[in-house]
Amino acid sequence: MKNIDSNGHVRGESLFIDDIITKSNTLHAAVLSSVVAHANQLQLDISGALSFPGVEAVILAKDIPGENQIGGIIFDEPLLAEDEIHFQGQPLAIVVAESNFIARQARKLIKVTCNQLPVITTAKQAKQQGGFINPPRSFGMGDVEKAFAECDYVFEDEVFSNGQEHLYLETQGAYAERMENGCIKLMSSTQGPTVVQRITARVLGVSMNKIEVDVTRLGGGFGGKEDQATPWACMVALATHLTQKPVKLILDRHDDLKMTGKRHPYESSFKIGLDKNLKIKAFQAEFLQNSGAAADLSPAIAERTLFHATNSYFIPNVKTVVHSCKTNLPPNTAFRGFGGPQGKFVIESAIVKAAEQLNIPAWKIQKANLLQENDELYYGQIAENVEAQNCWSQFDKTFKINKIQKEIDSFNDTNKQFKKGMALMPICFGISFTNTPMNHARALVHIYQDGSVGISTGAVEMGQGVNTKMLQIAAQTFSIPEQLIKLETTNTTRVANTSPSAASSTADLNGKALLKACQSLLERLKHVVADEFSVGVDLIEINNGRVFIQQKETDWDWNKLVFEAFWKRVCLTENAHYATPKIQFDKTKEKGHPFAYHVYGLAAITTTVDCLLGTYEIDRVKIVHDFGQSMNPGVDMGQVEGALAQGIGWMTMEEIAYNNDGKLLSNALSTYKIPDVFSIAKDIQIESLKTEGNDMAILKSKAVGEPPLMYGIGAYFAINNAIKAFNPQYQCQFHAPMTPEKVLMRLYGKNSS
Ligand code: LUZ
Ligand code: MOS
Repeated sequence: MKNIDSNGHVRGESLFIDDIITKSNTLHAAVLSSVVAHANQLQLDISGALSFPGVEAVILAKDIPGENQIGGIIFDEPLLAEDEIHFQGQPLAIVVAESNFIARQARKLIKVTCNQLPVITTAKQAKQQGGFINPPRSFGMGDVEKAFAECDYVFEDEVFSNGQEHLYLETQGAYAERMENGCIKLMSSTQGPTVVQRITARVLGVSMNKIEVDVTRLGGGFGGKEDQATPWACMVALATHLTQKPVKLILDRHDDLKMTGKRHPYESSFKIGLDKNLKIKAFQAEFLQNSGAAADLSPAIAERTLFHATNSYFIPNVKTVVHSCKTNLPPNTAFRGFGGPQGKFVIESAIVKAAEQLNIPAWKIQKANLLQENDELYYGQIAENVEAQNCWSQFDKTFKINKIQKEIDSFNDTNKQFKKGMALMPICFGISFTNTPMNHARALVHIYQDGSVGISTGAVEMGQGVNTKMLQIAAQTFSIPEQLIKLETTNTTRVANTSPSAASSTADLNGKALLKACQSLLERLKHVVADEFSVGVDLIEINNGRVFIQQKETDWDWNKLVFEAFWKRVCLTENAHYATPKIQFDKTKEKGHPFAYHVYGLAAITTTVDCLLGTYEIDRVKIVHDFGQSMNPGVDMGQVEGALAQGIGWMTMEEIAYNNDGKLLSNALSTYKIPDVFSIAKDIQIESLKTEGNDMAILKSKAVGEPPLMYGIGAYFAINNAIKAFNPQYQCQFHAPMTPEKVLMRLYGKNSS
């Protein structure tokens, strides 16, 4: 089925926050944020702004009626600064005015004084000074010390991966309206309507039932709106509460870039030990996560880094530790992959380091260590339905790894200025929120008396096509035309206590709940037919909108059936709940079965480097991906292509830069380069793994949102290999992104990163 949003998007008819038709008395908010990264004794003089014509209010921390606290996991983040400032871009005051222009003019009139304090911007600095968000986490299996002593080869190195800007096309924003009895209705561009509801209620000091959050769709989220859509919604709710008028706030791109957190930069180190047969016997890693100034989701992201630290390999002796380091940067947050990519980049670096030292292609080590059925993952989960080897063999059969390598070698033998490189990147990504209690969802289905259907779930559409999948599930279960079905907005009053649309799990969790709701309704409708025709329920079927008894068509169609059911006072509404079975994790032992299943895949990326300029092109990407039995190949291919581009961008060109004062230097699209149509691989071939699929996933179609991002890691090592082809002296540097500047240094330089 075609994505149900395609037509609306192409015609510009789809509604985003900025398209909401606001009431005529709507006020507009602008946020004053800090220009220093660390200070105390904050004083704000708002008199100039307050007397500016058209300004309705200037809101400070002291005006908050409830708690000035938006922290989700740890209560360490004020909505508005009180005495202390912890990062540049931290919100200090909200100016509310008749127009956006007036609000922005007036915010310049606020006088800020404070006492500046020393600034920390890197994880290492923070660790040296003992600045942590929470205590470290450590996972382990076997005995690494003993295993390293017995290894034939042991290698160590350091790895850096940089942050990444989400760059959702629709910037952060929200709109609030006052309803009667002190209630507030919020429209928010959020992945987590319930997070917004809960935190807004806390800030206003009201109960959650007074706050209704409604989400039509997002112009992209990528994790950036899992937790960090919340403050803007709190601010408009607060302003509405205080002024009694509707309030709208949409960040401009510049404010959004400097005020919101990004993917976490990681400074890591590894030690890897192998035997003569290239079996990895031991692996040890320390991850320093640059968490920024507050916890946000950092502890959960750190946890996922540990879960994915061995990627798709079986390693019998593993020890990992992660420190969430507190720095004076905007709190870093969820980003597609959620710490997994950072973990995988380190193990892949370790393998490349070993391959370089042993003078063999890295893929020989990758291949020799792939997970097999019933292997124990180092956090205790026994790997079931493992597809790592299947992906590899199907890939080799279709694309021929040796042939790709030979083409590259013969090109390199005959070219001087241009060199090609190839790298393989296997992936294994765990599906479920690692925080087990979050793995549940609900769906509410109404069949109206005219036969049309309305569906509400907790799923947020952010371009990933989840609404299309929900519609397919209902249409398929009822066996009725899709035109009869409407996807309602995501709304906390219709579906409550939702987990954010995140962790690649949205279609699985909400889809399973929806399937249950539709099945119950169908059962009820069949009973109506059974009573009317005096036949057994088992003999009844609805097919293509028509009612069949014992495969014989009756003169009842869907509309007649629904109307008869309504007339007989049968309930045509169902609410169903789904909670992932079997999953658990014991944090006291750091062992368990946290994931419903894993998604596997293998990519080969080839690149050509211009060895005069240091520039490169991604030539080809070939992928065998484990979609399970895809519900919607068009939507799922789109997810793989988008994730791949985002992963390649992270690894090769997107370079977040802060100066030592904690100022974001890459604060515009002139200084922060993301993949565009010219930098996408010229040729992308994606083949679906031949597989049965998995019952823990919706209709055996596996989760697809995040896993393919990690194929992008292959781009780093493909370029790395091209550099080696030009400069045999070059010793691998594991310091991403691989920008053209770095490529040039590595082509000619001694070992600078
Ligand atoms: N969000 C979250 C996520 O809260 N928990 C997770 O495990 C997760 N994983 C991936 C992406 N977002
Ligand atoms: Mo996410 S990184 O919000 O799935």
